[in-house]
Amino acid sequence: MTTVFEAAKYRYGKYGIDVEGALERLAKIPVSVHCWQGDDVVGFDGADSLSGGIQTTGNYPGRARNFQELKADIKEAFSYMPGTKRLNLHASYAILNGETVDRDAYEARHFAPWVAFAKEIGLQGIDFNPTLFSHPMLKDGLSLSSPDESVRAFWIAHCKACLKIAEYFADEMGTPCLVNIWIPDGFKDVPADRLGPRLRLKASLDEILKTEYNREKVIVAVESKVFGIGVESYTVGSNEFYQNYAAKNDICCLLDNGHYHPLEYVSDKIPALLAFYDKVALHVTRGVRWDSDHVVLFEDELKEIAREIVRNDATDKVMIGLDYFDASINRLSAWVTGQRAMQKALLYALLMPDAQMKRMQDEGDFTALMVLGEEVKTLPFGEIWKEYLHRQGLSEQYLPAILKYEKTILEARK
Ligand code: RNT
Ligand code: ZN
Repeated sequence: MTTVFEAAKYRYGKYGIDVEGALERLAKIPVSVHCWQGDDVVGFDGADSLSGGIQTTGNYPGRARNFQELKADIKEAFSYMPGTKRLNLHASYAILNGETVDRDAYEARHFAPWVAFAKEIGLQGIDFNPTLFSHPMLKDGLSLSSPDESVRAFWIAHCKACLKIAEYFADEMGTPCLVNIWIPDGFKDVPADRLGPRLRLKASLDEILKTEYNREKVIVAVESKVFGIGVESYTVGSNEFYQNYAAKNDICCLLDNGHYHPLEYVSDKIPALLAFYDKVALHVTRGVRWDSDHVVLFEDELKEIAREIVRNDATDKVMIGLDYFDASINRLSAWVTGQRAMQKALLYALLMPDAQMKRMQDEGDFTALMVLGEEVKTLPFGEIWKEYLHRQGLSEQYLPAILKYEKTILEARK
């Protein structure tokens, strides 16, 4: 008897597509899952509200309020996520246990419980983000670019501390740790000086990179942005600024697909950067009209991003991280839906007749290219996806289990 999966595989085979190979490759592509979907980006180090031009909306019950709760939610949500997973942490999730220590003095030991947890649930590694928002030292909305030297010094010290912590993560987990620097710095209205803040940011980054750290183990990235809420007119860390900074200082760019003008596509930026960089980092998100950080869905631009990673043989060069935070629906379900959408897009990309399509392009056969491109869109992708989940010990349905968790665990958090 031929199973539905085998029939689907046969149809892909007609196009020369190796389904078994795709399934094996997919299981190995790491996706770094952000911790901050679990608690609306609040963190544990005392910030009472989110600042820096980013916002979570919604008040679905059951937000994780502490390490124990967040750990429990991660454990539950991650158990429905297929593939190789990493944990993406923010520095504001330090476990301080009542100790009075500020972000400029965080140490590896403040994150040791996270390492133990990551090992316990079998994660491939940990990635890290200094937290330069939701903190009183953000003066007039500025951090590394502030005209106030003490403000800059505080945040430089924070980033330096983060590089050390990242090295600890890499040592403990046995895989490199990506440290992504994003700052909210900018101005609401037309600035009188656009260059000054950027020169200060450049000097601050230079200072941070003077830290001794192992470049094999710690990969530093800078994340640009076009604008944020309250800083609509000008962003210090713009795309041009960081791309040049990264190129000249041999660090890496992180592309967040919510951080560009709506008609600019990260799928097109990935191959542009791959021509120059060994590594490209991503924050995969879904912006609805602005950088709204909606849950990632299996949509056209996500597919195109995945295709650029896969067809350029860059699954070990592009570091995929997720970045969305929706507080209006069950947070665990949001987490799983977004992570699965990323995995789906990668599988979809792995099941494309890329070699044939590239050849058609090079031979100028754009008629055949268009026809083939349309044909493969209706191949029985769902059956392959289902088989992938099955081999991962998962099923398509995860919502009933999560709703049970909601009833027993989340609803008790009052
Ligand atoms: C903000 C950036 C940044 C944050 C996270 C929480 O616009 O995308 O990456 O979302 O660091
Ligand atoms: Zn981001």
